[in-house]
Amino acid sequence: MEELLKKLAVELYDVQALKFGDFKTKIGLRTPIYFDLRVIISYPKLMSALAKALWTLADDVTKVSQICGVPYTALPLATLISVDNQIPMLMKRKETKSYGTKKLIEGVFSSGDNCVIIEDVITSGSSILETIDALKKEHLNVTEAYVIIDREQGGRKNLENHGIKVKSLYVVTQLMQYLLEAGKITSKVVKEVDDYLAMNQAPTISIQGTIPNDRLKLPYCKRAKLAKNPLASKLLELMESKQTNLCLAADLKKTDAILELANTAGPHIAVLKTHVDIIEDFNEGFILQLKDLAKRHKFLLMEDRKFGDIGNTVSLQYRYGLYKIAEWADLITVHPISGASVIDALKKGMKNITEPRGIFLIAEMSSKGTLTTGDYLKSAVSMAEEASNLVVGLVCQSNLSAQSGLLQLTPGVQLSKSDDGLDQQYNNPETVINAGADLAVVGRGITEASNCLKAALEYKRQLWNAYEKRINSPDM
Ligand code: 5BU
Repeated sequence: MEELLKKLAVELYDVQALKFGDFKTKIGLRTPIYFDLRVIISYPKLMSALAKALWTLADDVTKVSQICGVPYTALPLATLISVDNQIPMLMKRKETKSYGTKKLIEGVFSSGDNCVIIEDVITSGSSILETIDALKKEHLNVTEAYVIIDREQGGRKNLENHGIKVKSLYVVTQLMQYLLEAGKITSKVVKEVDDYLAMNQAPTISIQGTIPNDRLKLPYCKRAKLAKNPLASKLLELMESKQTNLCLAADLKKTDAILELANTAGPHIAVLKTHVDIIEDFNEGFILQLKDLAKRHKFLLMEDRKFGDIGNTVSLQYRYGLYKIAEWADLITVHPISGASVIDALKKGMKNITEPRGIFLIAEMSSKGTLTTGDYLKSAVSMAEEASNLVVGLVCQSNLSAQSGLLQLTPGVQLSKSDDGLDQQYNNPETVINAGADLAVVGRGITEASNCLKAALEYKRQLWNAYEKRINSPDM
């Protein structure tokens, strides 16, 4: 079998189903490996050999009564296995038909039938889980998935957590060894891919129902362990220990006023958010004092810069100029408008900065008539979820991500007003926490109060209570 796998690995490489170099993923992030097994339909001998090899992964074929390929690449493979072995096949539709029978699964089956899944490549396991979900809704019994390549990015574990055993012809590290031995790739490429895989593990997929990992239900202290970005863990930990999920927007024009506010409210907030470009007397000494207060009162500094240009400009704006944001801001806000490469650009801007840094991607804005809707919003969420080693969370108004390691930050919070006359829209603390916020931004609700400390304490109390209610209520 090993000889056959070595031979097939080389054939896959030769037909360019396996590529090594510098590629972009669907949403534009860089990757040194790219697998495109769709090409195998053009090489019937290879496709047939892969289908036969896949079927050797089955322990007891007499127990398999149905075969289902994950659309689309695995469909022809499942068809070959079905025909070769005379075992019926099922197909999952990509979308439910909007007419006629509205079935998601095509084929003839009985509830309780044992069905195995066929897939070409597994990364996070989410496509397989989607297929299994549809099969389970029809009361089919699914416990195994046969896969050509496991990219070793956490998919196997995700499926095991859902009771699915994964058997693969190759794991990516073994596949690369075969290609190295065959002289197809160099050890430098192997190292690059190894590093990439170590840095890009897929997030854990929560189990609906038991929800051991649901963002809205888990306490911050548990989520701190699930976050990929060290700063996200630190933030969640300090929120838990200070019992605060308040982010204070210190939108004041004078440095003294900001420092005074930071000193007064500091012990009660998790993050102090600035817009340094509105400060009239900005200077380096101010930043040193602010950093000092942040350390003393244990809060993080966020510069709400809303970077939104092409990568090169953003990396310069982040690192240089008057404000040198990269040198002091733990967190920054970024518009995903220019595409995922902005994250790589910011990474470049962080070169030689030794302290951890994090990005909040702005998925959805709080102002009336905002254009952050539909596909834009969805792409922003995928971008954050795919780059969660650098992205700490999303700025948004609704529950967008189930990932417990990401934080949702929601601005537009006031107790006494519903707008500010310039289309800012306000909600109260409980509403935003129930809508999915982990951190709520309060600006003028505190800065314009007659007693800032009293106001900060009141927002802190209401936000924390809403959070405790959320994690403890069984029905949310
Ligand atoms: P306010 O005074 O509580 O309205 O201040 C809200 C802050 O949050 C302010 O600094 C805004 O720049 C920031 N903000 C927002 O209000 N809405 C958004 O969608 C985003 C940021 Br993104």
